Amino acid sequence: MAGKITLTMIKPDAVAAGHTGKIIDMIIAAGFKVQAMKLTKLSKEKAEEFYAIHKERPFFGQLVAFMTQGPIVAAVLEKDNAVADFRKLVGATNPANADPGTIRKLYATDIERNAVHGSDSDDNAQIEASFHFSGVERF
Ligand code: FUP
Repeated sequence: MAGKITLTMIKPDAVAAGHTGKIIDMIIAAGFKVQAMKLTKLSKEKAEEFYAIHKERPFFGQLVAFMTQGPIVAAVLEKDNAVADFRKLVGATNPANADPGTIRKLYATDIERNAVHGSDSDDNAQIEASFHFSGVERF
């Protein structure tokens, strides 16, 4: 399984703007298989847990407020080299620096409201997949 999955969240900005379908299309066209997917909403506690690694950063409070402002779409995606390939598809954290054709270049607003999350390592992909989905929700 290692190297085969990544966890994405289509963030509240992109869901609210109606970009969910177009983003999922891009993900599937890029060769990812959807193992699990749901529309959900993070509580303040769950968002703080998900982003715990950033809790000392100055943007933490704002990031949690943004991530809890509306529904998100969480998904487990499968592909060889999933983490790196997905981060390539997503583009740079700040959409101003994202390559043309990436999800963030097309759909992100700024460094905080940046449309999608993608795991940053194979270990975190496993942790984040388990954070959002139980075993019976994955296929
Ligand atoms: P990424 O892996 O590209 O999602 O980026 P990071 O792990 O560096 O950051 C996680 C999230 O923190 C970003 F998606 C958005 C948020 N963030 C800010 O809001 N402000 C910043 O200056 C940096 C990151």
